[in-house]
Amino acid sequence: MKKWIPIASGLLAGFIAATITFADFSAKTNTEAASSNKSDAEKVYVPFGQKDDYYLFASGGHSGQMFIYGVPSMRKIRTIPVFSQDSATGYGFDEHSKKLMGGYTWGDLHHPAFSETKGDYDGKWMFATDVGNSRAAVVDLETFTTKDIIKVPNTAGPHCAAFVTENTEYMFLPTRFAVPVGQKYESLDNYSQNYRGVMSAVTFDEKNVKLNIAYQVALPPWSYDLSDAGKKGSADWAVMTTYNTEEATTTLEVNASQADRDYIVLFNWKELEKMVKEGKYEDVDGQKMIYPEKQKGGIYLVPVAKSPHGVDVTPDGKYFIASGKLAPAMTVFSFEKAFKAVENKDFAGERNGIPILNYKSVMEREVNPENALGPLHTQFDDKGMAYTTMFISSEVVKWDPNTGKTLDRVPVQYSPGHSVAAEGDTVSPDGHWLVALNKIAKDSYLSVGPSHPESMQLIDISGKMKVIQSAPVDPEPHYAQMIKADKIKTINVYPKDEKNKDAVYKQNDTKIVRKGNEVHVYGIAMRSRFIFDAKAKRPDVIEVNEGDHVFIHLTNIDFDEDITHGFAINSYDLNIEVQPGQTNTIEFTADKAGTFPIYCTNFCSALHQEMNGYFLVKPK
Ligand code: CUK
Repeated sequence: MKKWIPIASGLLAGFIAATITFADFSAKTNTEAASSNKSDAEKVYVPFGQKDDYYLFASGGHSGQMFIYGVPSMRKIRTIPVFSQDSATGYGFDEHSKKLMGGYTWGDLHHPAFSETKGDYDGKWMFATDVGNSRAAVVDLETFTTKDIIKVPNTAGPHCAAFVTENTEYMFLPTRFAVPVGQKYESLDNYSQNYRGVMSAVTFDEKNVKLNIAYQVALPPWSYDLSDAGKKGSADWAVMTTYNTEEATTTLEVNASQADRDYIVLFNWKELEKMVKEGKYEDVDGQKMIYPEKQKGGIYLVPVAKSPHGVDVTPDGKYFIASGKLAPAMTVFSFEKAFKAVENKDFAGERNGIPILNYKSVMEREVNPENALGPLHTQFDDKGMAYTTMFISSEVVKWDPNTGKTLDRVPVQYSPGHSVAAEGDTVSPDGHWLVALNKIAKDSYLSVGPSHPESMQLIDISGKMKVIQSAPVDPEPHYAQMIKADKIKTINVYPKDEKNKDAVYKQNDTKIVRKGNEVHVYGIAMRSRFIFDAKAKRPDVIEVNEGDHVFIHLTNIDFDEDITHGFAINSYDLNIEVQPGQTNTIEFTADKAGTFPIYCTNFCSALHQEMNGYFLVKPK
């Protein structure tokens, strides 16, 4: 016994010392460290026990998911399944998420957008759209789970969305592919007359956590690429780039690049809202459709160098900057000049009934950094300076939108699509960090065969730009947003929901109820067992007849952070998850007779391997 004392006190002393050191480290945030004289390694090193300063939410592209990273460490923290099934979390297997997915198995998530209050990320919700199957989704940032998904009709491939207005009044979903309204069959010979690029205005009912389509706009049959909402003085407006205004229907790589100019669509969403209130729309399959050739006003075209890709509004709301993927220029347009041109009807003709503003009247300056090729997307820092990714010359160029002067440039490996700056889409970006989202990583990491991951390179932008860290990422982050970590307030456990008839919180309330050939199991998962019917001879066994329709309602009664349980039935292709305090339901037909082990898939305790049961299906 004597021998124990010094060891224990030694441990205690060590613990206290560790705590003190820890507190000492925390005094200076990693972001503050970025501007100091630390080495690159020290700037990105977030010691164990400390946390990153920013969350980075990267779109998962055709994985249909969202990837969460910490900045500056670039550690991957989480995958949030949104549009695709994910057995790691049971997403797309349990009834709630299955219903959300609407029968689809995958999605293509390009552009995530945080909810905003007064033009600043408020840390409550994350929106996203699915180019693959034309859907929109909202993710709850208290739980990092998808809460609602809607199918968007009349549109095919809402790409440049989501982008939200200053107070999340709307999320606009322009579309990449033109289709006939209603997506009915129509010969491509009638493309110009009968195809449309429908933009949707989606609202979010925060109280009921529901997405709704407020109205749609039947724009000309072009491709709508990137977009951004106005800020401050331009907050009632939004912009989006177009390509294929040639209206080509085949061999687009040649035919959609004929004209020297395409357009930016500039629209006033307050005016469109007013039109809808005044009934100036047509009812199309239950949607309120505005036809710009019939309802004049609110929508204008601004000519821009051919086939632009990105368009971004400066934090002060004064300018919108378009980048031409086939032209080396970034073009700065002035909102104020555009408003004046609208007021004076300073038009240079029209397309499909939409007035074209005079290029010279709206353009502020054209910017051509020397030898910079393939400008795509622009982000901003705390001083309002612009950072544009150059896809072809593989670099990020820093420049001043007020003068057009090139300030700095840094090579990235390779071919960046977007980049993302800390709070870079808000009215008050943070500076400090920029992450380049590179499409080609070939020699960056250990080889994994002919195809490689993408890369995300962290760039310190507090002084001269410098790449200081790189992280591989699964395909494919198109866009990302970076939010100050303390803005996000997650919950630790799901609170008890006494109104939920499927939830069971006491062992003795567990039961298996049969109604005809329907079997309802009200069970619980806890360390380290399942209880489906506490009064049964074997409480951890479910026995049904072949052909029965089975509902398993499972509640995790471990109200303890991070104690998640899984529920899988061997060879039944079923797996769900119940997070602490959560109730989930899985519904299926017992169409295979036999003996099938049940087990917990999410490691939960030292006796996790014992957390088993049986699913017995009596043959007919
Ligand atoms: S897009 Cu992929 S790099 Cu969908 Cu924003 Cu430009």
